[in-house]
Amino acid sequence: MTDLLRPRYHLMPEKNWMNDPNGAIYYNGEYHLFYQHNPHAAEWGDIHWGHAKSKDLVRWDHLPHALSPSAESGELHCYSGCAVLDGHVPKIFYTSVGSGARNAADGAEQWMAFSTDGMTTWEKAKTNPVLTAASHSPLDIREWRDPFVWKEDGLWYMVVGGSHEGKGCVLVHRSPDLAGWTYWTMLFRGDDPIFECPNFFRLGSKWVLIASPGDRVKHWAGEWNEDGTFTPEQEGIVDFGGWDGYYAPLTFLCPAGRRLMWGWLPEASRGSFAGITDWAGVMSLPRELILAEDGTLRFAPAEETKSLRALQLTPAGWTLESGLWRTGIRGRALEIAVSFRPSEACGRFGLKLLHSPSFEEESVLVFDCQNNRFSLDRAKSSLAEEPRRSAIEGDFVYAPGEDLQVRLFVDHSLVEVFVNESHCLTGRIYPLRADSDGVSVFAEQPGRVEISDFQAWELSME
Ligand code: DQQ
Repeated sequence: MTDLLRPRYHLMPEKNWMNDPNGAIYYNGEYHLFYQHNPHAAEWGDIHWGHAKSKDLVRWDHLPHALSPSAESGELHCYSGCAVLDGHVPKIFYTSVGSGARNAADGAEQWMAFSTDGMTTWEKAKTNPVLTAASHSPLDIREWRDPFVWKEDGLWYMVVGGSHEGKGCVLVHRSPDLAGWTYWTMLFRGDDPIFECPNFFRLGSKWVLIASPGDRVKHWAGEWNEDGTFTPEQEGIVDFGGWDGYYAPLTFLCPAGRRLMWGWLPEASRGSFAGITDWAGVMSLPRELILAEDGTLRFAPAEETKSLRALQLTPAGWTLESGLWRTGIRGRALEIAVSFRPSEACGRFGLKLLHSPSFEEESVLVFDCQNNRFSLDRAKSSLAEEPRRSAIEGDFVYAPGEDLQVRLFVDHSLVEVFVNESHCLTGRIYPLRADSDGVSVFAEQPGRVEISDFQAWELSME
């Protein structure tokens, strides 16, 4: 079963539990990415930092754990964080969580670790903790965690997420040397109960905040004021997947100036399904973030993902006249790029993915341009009883007269979808049948929607 469902070209540890991406950094010509990992079980717990490196952002080599909890210091988990270069020395900033008074809700501390052997091993600073809650006293912040550090005009900044009076908040600290930190201000407070894994960065002419509010991840773009507070001018959803597909992303500035992002693709949709026992959690493909001229945030698969294209697949026929086009393309590790040209009153149309020959199993990506909605219908995604069947729904803005461009990635138990490079939806699905590998296109009003382009590739890390 695992073989039918384990993703092939997405980064994941060999075994056991993985969650948030951590500490992305470019060092000596290689990209390093860390992640929350439980080495002992396929469920959350005993959180270490897993470590992988890559020359091309898509093919990864696994390295020994970077961080393990220091039991002698009362540390139970090494929660999420970031990595920066201090001159030539890579440093990790992360949240250290223990038991009793050191619990995650009100006793977490921010710690630092560094490497002097080219990131093979990491040493925790003797001066830890770098920061305790006393730094922002008398503010009462709960769930204070997930430091994100960057340098701006010669000064270091750190944002940390949390909850203030029941509302998600992001605090900002400053440091001249990464050693001594001073609390500056509350950068932002929103309406959600918590903000985990905040990322704050300049993109084009704006500042962008991304935070994980215990639900679908949000982004805001706006101005960073002189007093350190952030004034958002617009808000959106990073990916409609939420717990069903996408959470806790981490962004990273590439040497060439691109802002890339990885997210954790959780298994919450798996429910009590017992067909997979030895792994849980997948890393998304890298996405590039761009601030468009109209001020909206755009998301595209990083250019490097094209190097996964092992074989271009030729579809059979090419007609939607009957309302269903069986493309003849089959596979569980695919990229598909399709452009639709809908006309007025086009009804619902889209793609059936990972479907069995007679559609006993199917995951249906549905577009409804009249209502600016799209969804991943999972009602028949799996013959198994346990996985979640609820549709994952999102909205987008369809401009009449324009093509709707869809690029999507299928990898065994996941689908990552990009619509017009502006709206993303990632979903987890668990098709059981070995022949659930079909790709078809459907339209409720076949005469009113045309397929102006269709391309597909088999993807492989080899
Ligand atoms: N996961 C980490 C926390 C973070 C949460 C713990 C988000 O640091 O807030 O594994 O998924």
